[in-house]
Amino acid sequence: MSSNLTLSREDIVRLCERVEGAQTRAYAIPKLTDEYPDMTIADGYAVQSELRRRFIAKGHKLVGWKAGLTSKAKMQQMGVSVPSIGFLTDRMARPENSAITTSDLVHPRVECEVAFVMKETLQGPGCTAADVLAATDYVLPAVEIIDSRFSGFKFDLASVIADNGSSARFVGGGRPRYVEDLDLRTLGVVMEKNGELVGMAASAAVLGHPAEAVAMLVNILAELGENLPAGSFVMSGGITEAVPVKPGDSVVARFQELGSVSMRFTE
Ligand code: 0L1
Ligand code: MG
Repeated sequence: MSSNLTLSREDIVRLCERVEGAQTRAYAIPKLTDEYPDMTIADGYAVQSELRRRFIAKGHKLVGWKAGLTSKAKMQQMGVSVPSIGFLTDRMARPENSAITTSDLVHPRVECEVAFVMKETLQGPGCTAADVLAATDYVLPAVEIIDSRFSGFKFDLASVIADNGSSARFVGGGRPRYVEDLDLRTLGVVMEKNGELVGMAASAAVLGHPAEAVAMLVNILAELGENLPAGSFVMSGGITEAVPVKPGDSVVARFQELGSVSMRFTE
């Protein structure tokens, strides 16, 4: 992927500082391609890798990865044509049933996802959904709170990737299950906000099968010179559309076979 880099090391560091400021102080910035229209996906990942390096240097722990933009509906909604990945740290994790503050977020939205916990390390390229299922310890239901830092949700794939795939917070919960006991393609998911139905879909929305999304993630990691270590927590991508949340909202995601995940939002 590095062969498609157009940004200099100085530009990568400058853009990383811009994204880091927006993420840590919760303000919106223009999409990065306004200034660098030729930015490539490889440039986006170079900025994201620098962001990861900085967070880890500050003591954040890498706990896993997320696949993003993995459903056709989501790609259309966002005007992009390929999925993306982003990293997850311990600072982004929130307990089930907790109050999640929004004053440290720009414009948070929630989506239901199947999360995988890995028992074996996976290395691409060539990783398949079958490899993922064999390397999975268990799956559990999760909600991702995404928070694009770009003004008015105006962005493109390179900018979203640099912004770590809009990663902000995540909540895992429900009932952990072994993959051999489930048909992960056909799980129904319902999302309620303040007691009203706001989303309904089946897990096949994610590239036909959530394990396909994790295989895609492992193969992108290989292009970045990384693997997916045993013990990783992996979000496989939004099954339902992303729904905006504000202080006072409560959200329940109900997954067939996997139980539910709840949270509320405060100032
Ligand atoms: O998790 C994802 O699908 C990434 C979404 C990136 C774009 C957005 O902020 O909606
Ligand atoms: Mg997501």
